[in-house]
Amino acid sequence: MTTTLISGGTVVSATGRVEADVLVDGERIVAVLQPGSELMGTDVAASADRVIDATGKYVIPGGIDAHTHMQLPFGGTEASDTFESGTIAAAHGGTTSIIDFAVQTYGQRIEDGLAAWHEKAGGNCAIDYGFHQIVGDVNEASLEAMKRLPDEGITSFKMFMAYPGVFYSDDAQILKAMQVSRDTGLLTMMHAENGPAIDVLAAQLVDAGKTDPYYHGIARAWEMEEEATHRAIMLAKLTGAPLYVVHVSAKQAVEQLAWARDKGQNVYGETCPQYLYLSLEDQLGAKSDEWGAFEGAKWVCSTPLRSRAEGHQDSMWQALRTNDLQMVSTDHCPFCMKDQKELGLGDFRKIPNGIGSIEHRMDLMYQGVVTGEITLERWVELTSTTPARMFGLYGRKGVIQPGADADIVVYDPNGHTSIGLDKTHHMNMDYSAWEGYEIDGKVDTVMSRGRVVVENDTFTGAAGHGQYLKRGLSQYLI
Ligand code: DUC
Ligand code: ZN
Ligand code: ZN
Repeated sequence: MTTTLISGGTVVSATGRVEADVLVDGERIVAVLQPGSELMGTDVAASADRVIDATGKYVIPGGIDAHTHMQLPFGGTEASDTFESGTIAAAHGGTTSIIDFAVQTYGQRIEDGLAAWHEKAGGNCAIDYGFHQIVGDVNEASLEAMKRLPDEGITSFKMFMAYPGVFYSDDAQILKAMQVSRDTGLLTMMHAENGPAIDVLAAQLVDAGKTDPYYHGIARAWEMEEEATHRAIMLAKLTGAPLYVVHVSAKQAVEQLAWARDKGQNVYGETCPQYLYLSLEDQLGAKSDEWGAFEGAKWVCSTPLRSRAEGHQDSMWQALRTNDLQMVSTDHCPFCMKDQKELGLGDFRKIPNGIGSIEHRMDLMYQGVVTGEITLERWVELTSTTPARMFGLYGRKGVIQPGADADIVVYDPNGHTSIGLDKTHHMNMDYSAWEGYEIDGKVDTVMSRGRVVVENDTFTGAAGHGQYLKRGLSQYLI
């Protein structure tokens, strides 16, 4: 087995930082050597097969992006990143595990939807991967199949209060699924937007000639997110199901989560970089020679971007500090402008929803450290340690300690990252939603289960290196 010593760096965890060397043997971390340790300065370094000099750099557990959609069929097309391209892009950005959403479509058996996802991902991932299960058709058979998901290493499922006719579940279906969640410990993940009401508002806007991408965000008003979040919380309270609300963007939705948490309910939420940095006003102002006002389609996602004047972005940062929100995922769901987003020219409802960010999450969140929004430790907690705990991977992932997988990122705080299509972009997209962003910090070296997969901005891993992660039940519930 190959041994590697990552020497001279500052090891950062969710709870602190320490000057230490990290010794890796094969796929695992075997020692964290702090000053005073009897192994320090002995022949450990000399005998390691490889030494990675991390002097002046941070050594952190690899990022875990717990919300991705590789190859998701959606809006008459399919998300443009394959498991191969998406996980290579993730590795470049310091993410070493993803949890993608296996899909059960309407009329399909859960088992078949899951098998199709294994087929897509198996042998193609550059980093380790797990699945949540989207339950798109709640019926007696799927409720039974859900009970068997933990045997498959799937301990969370997602339902949609949005997208009638596609993924939508009504309250009766949600209630029944949440009863399974209560009985099994499966974590209920919720897309909390009132889809039927949104669809009426969207149709009225289009009928009035308001067809530009900007109106996507007008139709999906924050009231629709607040209402659905509250309803999900009440259904979870009634059933006793643990609840995790995905892609939270409205400050009023956060208030609902905080209210429920203050009452002791097992309720959690994530936000995404787009809801921290981007706004509805940015989208309204986006115009280009090529696309005109349709340029705004680049940022059509659901939940939508929110108004900066209304303070949603500030509220997301605050909630990340106060732990009213616990994690940052990307909801990585990329589409190209050509042939994909342009399906919605003349009708914003037909624009495939989604933004690609998997490559930039760690950098964008580190920028929050630079600007003083979050601490260095909170950066690690939000992007790695809590995702591991929330989704039953902690111990193996999300921490630098003996016995854990050697998923390690050496991050250079003195480096610089320019984001853009021709710069740090390996996602299969013909544009970047983050074009022009400048980051004070840089991914230096990325290790996945002991193998260096990125160094000197070059991918040195292999598609197929990534293994399927059988997850345990959430380790975060109260
Ligand atoms: N939101 C998106 O933006 N894309 C995919 C599905 C979703 O809920
Ligand atoms: Zn969603
Ligand atoms: Zn999603």
